[in-house]
Amino acid sequence: MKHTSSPRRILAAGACALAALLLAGCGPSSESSGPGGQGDSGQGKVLLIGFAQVGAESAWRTAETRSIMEEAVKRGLDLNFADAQGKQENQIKAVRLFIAQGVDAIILAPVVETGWEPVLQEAKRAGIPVVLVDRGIKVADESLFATLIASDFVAEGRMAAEWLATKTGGTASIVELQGTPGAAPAIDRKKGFADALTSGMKIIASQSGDFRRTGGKEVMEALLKVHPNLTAVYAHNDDMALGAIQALEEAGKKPGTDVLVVSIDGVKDAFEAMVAGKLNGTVECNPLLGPLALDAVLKAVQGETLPKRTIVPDRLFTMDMAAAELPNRKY
Ligand code: GZL
Repeated sequence: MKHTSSPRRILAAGACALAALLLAGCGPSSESSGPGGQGDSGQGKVLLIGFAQVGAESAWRTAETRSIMEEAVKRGLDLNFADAQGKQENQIKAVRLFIAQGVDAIILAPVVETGWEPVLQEAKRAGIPVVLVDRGIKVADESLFATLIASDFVAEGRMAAEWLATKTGGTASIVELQGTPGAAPAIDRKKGFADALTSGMKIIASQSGDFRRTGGKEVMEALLKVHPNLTAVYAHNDDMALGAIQALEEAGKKPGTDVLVVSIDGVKDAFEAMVAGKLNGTVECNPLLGPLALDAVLKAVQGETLPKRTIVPDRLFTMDMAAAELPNRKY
């Protein structure tokens, strides 16, 4: 796990300096150096937030990290950041560290759905609200988190399948590239897609590429050997779709024409692949959750009761829309 806390408020200019964009008051709460901004708890103290992130597995993920960090800067909050490198045990360690640091609130993007009760009970006992972003969890006691801000992944999967059904007239041999096993987006995108399949649309193979471009490429290479006559690829995120596109091209196929490719996220590289005619569609899953997440944190810290779930709306972009939309993309 990469855990970083550094002198307060290092403002970074570009993406590559993302790791340097850190705000940390290493103690429980550091005194405000000036008139309190929104991050002022009201008693002149600067709030300290702990942010336990999944990792940096995809362009979507780094966009989400940047959005939350930049929003913290904007609002004058201190933020301790932990990159769990895709491991739940690292996220749990990070949450425990934040509790020990006496943070005012925790933002958690839970890598998988289960196994959270013990550490969230510790946060609750410490009186520290936990705001979930981007992925949900399965807990019996929903008082263990203040709110969840996320897309509806079942709807995303359904949108992808409905588009593919229309495009193919309801007949397709589909290879599915799944996300991280146990992760809410992987479970729900699989369900939503399967629920919307017509009788002529068959998933001939389904395997995890762990939301990584390399994973998508490696799985596609292996499955092409077994299913050379596939007619479509459904990837749970753009990074895996882009890896699969590379594998299809290396196998002499024409992704976007003789093999249709549909995915989810809406990252810039996906729009560029659509402009190049290699990706047929992507369902946008907005990662720019910083404003919503920090709004929720401030309300939770002030003891407000929040809705248990805030759904971030999604929409489908297809190849014919890509060129006009590309200049508007923010991630
Ligand atoms: C979705 C998010 C997923 C993205 C992937 O909210 O959890 O994880 O779709 C990312 O790109 O890796």
